[in-house]
Amino acid sequence: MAANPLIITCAVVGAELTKKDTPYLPVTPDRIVKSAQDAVNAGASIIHLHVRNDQGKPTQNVDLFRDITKQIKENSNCIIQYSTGGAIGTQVGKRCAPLKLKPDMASLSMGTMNFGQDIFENSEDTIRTISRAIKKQKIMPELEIFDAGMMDNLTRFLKKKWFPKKFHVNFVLGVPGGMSGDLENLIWLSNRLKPGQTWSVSGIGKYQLPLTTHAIAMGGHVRVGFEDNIFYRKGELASTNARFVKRVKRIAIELERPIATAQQAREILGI
Ligand code: KMH
Ligand code: ZN
Repeated sequence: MAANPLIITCAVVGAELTKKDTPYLPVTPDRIVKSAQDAVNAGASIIHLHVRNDQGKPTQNVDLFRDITKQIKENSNCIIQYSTGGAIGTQVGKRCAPLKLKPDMASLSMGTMNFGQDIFENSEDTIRTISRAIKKQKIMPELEIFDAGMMDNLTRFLKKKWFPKKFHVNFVLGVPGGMSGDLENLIWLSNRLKPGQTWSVSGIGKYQLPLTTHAIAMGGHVRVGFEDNIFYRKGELASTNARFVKRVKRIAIELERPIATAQQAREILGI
């Protein structure tokens, strides 16, 4: 089988967790930078980036996105993917604000959903607004699919030409309120993509290890990191993001998937 290098994304902090959930969460700008750099050194080629202020609160502050990106990139050519999801309840204007910095990639969720006790709002208007900003800045989107109907939204919006020609798809499975992380869901979703379409999976919580393992075997790509999962194994908090990346790397090597360098990841995605 021809080598199909594995793109590892690390979502180092997210917007919803706090130090109460895990003391290991990197919540200040300095800690986020260090954790991202360590993940890249361990084999991640994409950093899915949310930023926090000095108090550790999620923010879409453009200056912080600029500073943190610059620092993460000091020693590598890794791909930085800005979150346009922000934190639950962030208004759409703020969600789009950092896009003016023209990051390599940006996430874009494909529908509204229950998100635990909350509602993650992505009305058609919201998606349209964010997709316009992404297109205007010539950014590659990562289309986030949390549920079955979001696949149909993707197809519908694609027909309306809301996205650039090239996009990446990420299946986020296991959020309470979205599709579970059962393997059959990943198989069903990935089978609905056009041949050659790149995709990855984010398994939430206990789903992270089995889904990433299966995605590697299936020829897809993977996302790990505290945003999706704080436990290294049942009952044991992970001490760093890099530990998740290193585990994926070991599994990938056993399954004969070389790890994509940042440059290879750019070529595979067409960035
Ligand atoms: N904070 C979550 C509700 C994204 O980054 O695009 C949504 C999220 C998605 O994190
Ligand atoms: Zn995110």
